[in-house]
Amino acid sequence: MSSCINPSTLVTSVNGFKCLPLATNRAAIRIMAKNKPVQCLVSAKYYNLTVDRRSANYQPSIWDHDFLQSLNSNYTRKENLYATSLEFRLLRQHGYPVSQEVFNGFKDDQGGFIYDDFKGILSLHEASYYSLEGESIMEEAWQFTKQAKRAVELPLHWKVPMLEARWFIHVYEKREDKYHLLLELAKLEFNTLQAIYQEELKDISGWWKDTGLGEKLSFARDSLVASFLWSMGIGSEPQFAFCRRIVTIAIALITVIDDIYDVYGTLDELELFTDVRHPLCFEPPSGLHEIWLGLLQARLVEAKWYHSKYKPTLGEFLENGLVSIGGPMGTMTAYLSVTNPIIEKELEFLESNQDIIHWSFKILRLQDDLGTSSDEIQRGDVPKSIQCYMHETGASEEVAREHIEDMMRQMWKKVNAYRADKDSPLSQNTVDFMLNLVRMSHFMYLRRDGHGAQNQETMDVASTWLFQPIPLEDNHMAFTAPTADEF
Ligand code: LA6
Ligand code: MN
Ligand code: MN
Ligand code: MN
Ligand code: MN
Repeated sequence: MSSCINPSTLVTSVNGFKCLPLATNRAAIRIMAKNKPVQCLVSAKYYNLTVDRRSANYQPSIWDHDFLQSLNSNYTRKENLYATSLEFRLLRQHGYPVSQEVFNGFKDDQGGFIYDDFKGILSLHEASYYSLEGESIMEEAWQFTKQAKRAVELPLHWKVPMLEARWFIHVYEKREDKYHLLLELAKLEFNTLQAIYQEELKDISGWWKDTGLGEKLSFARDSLVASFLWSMGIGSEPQFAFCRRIVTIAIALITVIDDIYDVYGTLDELELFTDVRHPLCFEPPSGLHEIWLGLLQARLVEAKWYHSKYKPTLGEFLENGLVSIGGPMGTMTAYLSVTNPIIEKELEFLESNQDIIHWSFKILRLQDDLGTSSDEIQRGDVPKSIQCYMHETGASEEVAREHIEDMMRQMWKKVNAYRADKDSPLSQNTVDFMLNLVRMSHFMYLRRDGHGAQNQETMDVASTWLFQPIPLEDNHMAFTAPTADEF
């Protein structure tokens, strides 16, 4: 008789997987190895008999035990996060019970998961959708992999740093090794900044109401809050309050003016409007005047194309479109609002629309078109990048969109190079304003049109930045003032 191996232990205990034949075989081998060696129990009746026995003189096995144990084929299914997640998902998919505990071995001390490669994360993400109510490990798996999904959707380099802070605080808070004091300070900084933004917004909303533009021009978008969001992204730090104010005004105005050009005005009126050289109600300082004129002229070009049904090439459209989108105007406004005295070389460069300015605002234009052109074309507008490319190449909209997305990525390479150029006449501040403007466009137009149509998803995120303070921890130990003898 051999020592008893209970078949039921074979199927229960390997990593929590129950019904997988492969795992079961491996389980049997491991359990046998752990238990006592097999014994032969001989009955006493035969014990004293002497029998002449033969031998064939067989040699010991050349495949010794240690050799067999050393086997390690590349074709085994390995116990990595990828394979475990895949097994988990397939088992649950086919109705087999498998415990979330299979992932225990992959948890690290910080509540994260240990993985070898991206495949592992993807596989875990897929598995997490098979989780059941109350399964905390699976919930953690989803939270963990969601971060990866977010990173792939929009890279950090394309996000405005200050506005990413809220998400990062949220993620950091979940870490078990978090540094409480640091977390609390980060939250306080965020909430304090938010309070500053709110005061600014109240103030500027008063200005906007006084102009009456929101109500009087019923055909135009009332984009005050969205415009403030752009300005928050462009210059987030407390010291840029004046910049935010001026940039918000400028963006709210160019949005209204855009609607005059796109929708409301007749071509004759638009020609007159462009010629007046006196953009609405505020006297622009030097530098801004030319930039405003350039913006209006670029929009007039688009209006002419629209009314004559002319279809520009993508290249032609973009050269004009990088100006008509308002990038150079936005940057110049931000620059002038913080610079005193003005440096002639920097101002001239900003007016030239070269290099980093050129490529940054082609990206801004492309991103706007990705988010807004479906609605624009339906309403009646000049063909935007996507439609120009479709017309030029015969591509489908889907292919054109992919192409435009790739163009943006390639253009960022140029921007990255210019950004690192030590000989650039632009100050770090100015470059940051410019790139943050581009980054804001990636946010605003990620889910269609966040600026004009104020879509729900974009506005939900915006509302957490502007209106929802982050709750502090219950335990305020870190901030109780030290007593005298603790000094
Ligand atoms: C874009 O709207 C618009 F008006 C803006 C103010 C975009 C943001 C620009 C900044 C922040 P629309 P069009 C400088 O998509 O007609 O209607 O050029 O612009 O595509
Ligand atoms: Mn428009
Ligand atoms: Mn327009
Ligand atoms: Mn647009
Ligand atoms: Mn838009």
